[in-house]
Amino acid sequence: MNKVQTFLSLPNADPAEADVLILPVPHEKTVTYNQGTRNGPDAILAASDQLEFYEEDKNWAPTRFMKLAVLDPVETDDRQTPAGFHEQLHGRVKDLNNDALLIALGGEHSITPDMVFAHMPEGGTIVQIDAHADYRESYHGSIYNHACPMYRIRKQGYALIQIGIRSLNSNEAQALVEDDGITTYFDRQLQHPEQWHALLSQLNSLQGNVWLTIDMDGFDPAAIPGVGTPQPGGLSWHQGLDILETLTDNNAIRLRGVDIVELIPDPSSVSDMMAAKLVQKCISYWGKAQGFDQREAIGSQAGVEDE
Ligand SMILES: [Mn+2]
Repeated sequence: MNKVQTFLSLPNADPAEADVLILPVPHEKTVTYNQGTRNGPDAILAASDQLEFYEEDKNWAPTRFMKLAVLDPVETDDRQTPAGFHEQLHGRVKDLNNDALLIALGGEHSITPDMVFAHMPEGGTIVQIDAHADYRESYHGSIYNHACPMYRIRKQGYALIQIGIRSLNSNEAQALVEDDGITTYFDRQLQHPEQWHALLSQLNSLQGNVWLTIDMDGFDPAAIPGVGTPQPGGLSWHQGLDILETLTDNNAIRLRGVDIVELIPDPSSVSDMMAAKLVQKCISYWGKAQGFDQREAIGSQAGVEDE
């Protein structure tokens, strides 16, 4: 049996009653450079033990009011075909409470499409923070490669907003330009304030269902060295938070899920901590915007001493 995993070392709520579901998906089959994304979920949850309950940006302790549940991981069975694994992932996510905010912890980026299809089947917009376009039709002979997830998603009709892109091939570059359903904000363009504001303005005007997929290599590797396929440049921590806050403050959208993928734990723990704190910010920003602070203090922290 797996050991019980927790976020902030808090007891897990009944998943049926949880406001936030945290799903570890330690799946790593197709990464081609640095290895270790399979250890991402454990490292993020371990780092979360070091976080305070209090979240300073929104001036509250979200888990006083909100219930969290870390679910059993979606394990990879080596006897499964790639399609078999992704079907299993789809099945697990489909059965989850659809009203809860789902935060999935990868694992490699190939896990995103089936989670989106299962948790947000009505369609919507995918906001992708990433160094790579991930828009190959297939790679190394597989549509399930971590170079392909955004192609799979777009083919199912979801709109796509890409942020921080700085590595792609010429076929991808052409496909992105030709498709009206995709907006790509290249990393270097975002150095210009008017492009940065155009991005935030687009996020601010979104409506309907939204899924945020955060490939940790979208950030500057100087801030987060622990990624599988690092690229120079990238978003700062604060830019990442501005993107998150713009989405959670937009009350015309319904944020359905977030995934945080491609983390490779690093010996300094800086990368692990950054990913863990990003999970905390998602919970805090989303929860505050949803008004959970107006609710009775019956969250995961109830009965837990805050030292
Ligand atoms: Mn990616």
